[in-house]
Amino acid sequence: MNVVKVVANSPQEALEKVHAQLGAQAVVLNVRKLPVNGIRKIWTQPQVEVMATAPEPKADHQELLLRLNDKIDQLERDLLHRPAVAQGAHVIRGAQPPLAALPPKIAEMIRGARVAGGDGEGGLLPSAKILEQLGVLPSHARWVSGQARNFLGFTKPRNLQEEFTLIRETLSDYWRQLVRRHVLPGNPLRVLVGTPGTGKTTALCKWMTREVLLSNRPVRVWRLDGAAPNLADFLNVHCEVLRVPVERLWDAAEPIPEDTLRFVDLPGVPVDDREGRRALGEQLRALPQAQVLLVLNAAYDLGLLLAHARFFSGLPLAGIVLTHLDEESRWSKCWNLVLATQLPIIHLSGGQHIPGNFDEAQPEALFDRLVQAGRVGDD
Ligand SMILES: Nc1nc2c(ncn2[C@@H]2O[C@H](COP(=O)(O)OP(=O)(O)OP(=O)(O)O)[C@@H](O)[C@H]2O)c(=O)[nH]1
Ligand SMILES: [Mg+2]
Repeated sequence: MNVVKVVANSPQEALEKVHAQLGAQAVVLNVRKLPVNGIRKIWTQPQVEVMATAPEPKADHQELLLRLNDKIDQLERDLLHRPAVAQGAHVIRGAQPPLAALPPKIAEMIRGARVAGGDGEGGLLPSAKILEQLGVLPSHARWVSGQARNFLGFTKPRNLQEEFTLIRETLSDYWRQLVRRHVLPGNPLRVLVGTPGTGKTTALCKWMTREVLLSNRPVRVWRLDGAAPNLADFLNVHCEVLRVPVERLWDAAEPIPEDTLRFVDLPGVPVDDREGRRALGEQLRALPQAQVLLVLNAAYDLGLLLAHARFFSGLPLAGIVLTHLDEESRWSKCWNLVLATQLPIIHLSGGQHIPGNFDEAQPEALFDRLVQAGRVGDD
């Protein structure tokens, strides 16, 4: 959804600007007065901020349902018979055995690291230096080098292959510590949050489809409005196809069986919308124990991703769902995100197609991807 934000001196002027940008059919999502601070209050009229979007093309609901019903067989086939690693897919399924051999590019870097005489006692391990060349931020490379030296009573690796294995174990162990740190008992509510358009609803649909078709699990969904309305009609269509009940309001009094997987879909909050973030925090507090997952578009630059993570860091985040991995191959980003936010990546999602690629993130597999890709200076 293309959301446009307009600031004007009056609602009338704001509406004119919205119509000029999006046409007369524009849908207004939110209107609020902008506060005027300090002494400027005396002579300044408060401005008005309007969020609006172009109208969604009207889908024929019945026709859409028929098409989706046709697709359900195909969904099942996709899920049950997909290969271990899809051709060209960037999403990783399951851990692979430790690196059998280092790729040629890495061997080249290793020679470089030796020439530079990397491994002074207490200095940066050469393999950590190579991680840095692969796009891992220098501070993270230094940290992992130090951690690896302390890992399981460090004995000096005999060669770089062994050293890489040690670094891989150190990072994977840290990742699992983060998972344990954020784990919630029982079967918590799953809530996906993030900025608009990062793929929250799509990820939820993929996750839910998997649970219903592969695990035969009972699922329920709440499509709730936030500070802005939740316009994800396609979520209802998917729920209808899968026969998953979808509610528009949260009813705290309603008892729900323990084995039911519960998802909450919320509209995105723009990164400069502090009021929206405050409202989201309040909304989360009103829900029972929830696993709040931050959905990030992996194709964004690392700086932007970290800014988004910072913006939402006041919320009780338990992990990250990375989307748009069909558009991104800089695997160092995953590690930089995990090490900077200290949140584990829980799921990896790639592509608009549902169920498409949606998998649990495995640190060993992500480390191997980073090393195998062997791209230099990505971030
Ligand atoms: N290429 C690609 N497109 C995606 C992916 N995930 C979602 N999209 C597309 O991105 C657009 C937004 O996806 P949504 O799932 O509606 O995003 P959202 O975060 O729920 O958006 P809001 O609820 O408006 O905040 C849609 O056109 C999706 O088809 C992905 O992994 N790769
Ligand atoms: Mg959505």
